Amino acid sequence: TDAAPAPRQAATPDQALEALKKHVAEGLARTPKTLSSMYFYDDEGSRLFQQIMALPEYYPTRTEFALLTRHQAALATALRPEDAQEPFFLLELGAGDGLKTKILLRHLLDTGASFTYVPVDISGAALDGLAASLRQELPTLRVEPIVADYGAALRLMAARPGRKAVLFLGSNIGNFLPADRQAFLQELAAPLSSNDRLLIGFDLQKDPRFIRAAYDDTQGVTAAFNLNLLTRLNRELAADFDLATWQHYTDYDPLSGAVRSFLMPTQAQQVHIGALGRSFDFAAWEPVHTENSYKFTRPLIDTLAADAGLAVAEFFTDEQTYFADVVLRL
Ligand code: AVJ
Repeated sequence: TDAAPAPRQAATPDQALEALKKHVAEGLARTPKTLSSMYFYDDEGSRLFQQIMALPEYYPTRTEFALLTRHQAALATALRPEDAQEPFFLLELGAGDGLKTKILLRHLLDTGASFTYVPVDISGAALDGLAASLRQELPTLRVEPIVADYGAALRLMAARPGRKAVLFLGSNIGNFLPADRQAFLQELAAPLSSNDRLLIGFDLQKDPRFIRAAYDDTQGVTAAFNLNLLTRLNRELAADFDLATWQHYTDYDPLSGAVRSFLMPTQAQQVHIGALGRSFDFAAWEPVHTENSYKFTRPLIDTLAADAGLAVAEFFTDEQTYFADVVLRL
């Protein structure tokens, strides 16, 4: 039998803790201090993000949902192989609850496409939940989840014959700094052939006040989401952050197109981190940078694609041009 190479498995709890310790030690030693939004998503953080997606101010999720609904037929045509006999794999990187993807999955099933849905995540638990909900809602769908990092999953799938359409929705690409974004896209593109397709969601530049409001909602859910990172460090690294003396702060810079989020102490303080066996000093209002959420323009997306050796095959937007789902190919 042809044994497929084993996917790189998700980190063990021990490895994950070591990675978090290293990240925090390095991030808080830096000037300005930084912590990565990658660590927002513990159970509570994931729950808060679900709440963010339902906020009146947080437009990206519902806009992309409407966009996918509106353009489902054209999107399916752009992604599926012309030859219905050809094997077809729909890969999704960071599927989450799959709510948006189900629009496409349902459309493909309804129009008789033969394909396999391959959700990819480093968290097995996240994939189990998604697979269970898909068995309920789309019982005829073939699902083959892969627990691995994105690059490993793509290299694994490259060995199988047929069209691969790789989805990276939700403007998750906005979390990367420009240099990292370029490297990420190159890693995605490397295992692809000219027969494959990428579908990437980009939040677009628009009224800066409107963008800013999406990251500073009046109910304070985004603040709780950001501050939850400190609660996590208190619990997992035996830190003693006093949450009453920390605030969420965010701004949008229309020149760079970046929303930047910070945690700020309202007074000077020293915080002990037990797991690191050391303390860190914070000045009053010293920003700790926790997240970038970049917003894009059509020229920026064209350049980004070209620099990764890709071409824009199709560019879909919603009626207000708030968001774009872009089909890329070699
Ligand atoms: C999940 C990365 C797309 O940047 O808009 C939402 C995360 N942060 N509110 C985003 C987030 C604050 C979100 N992404």
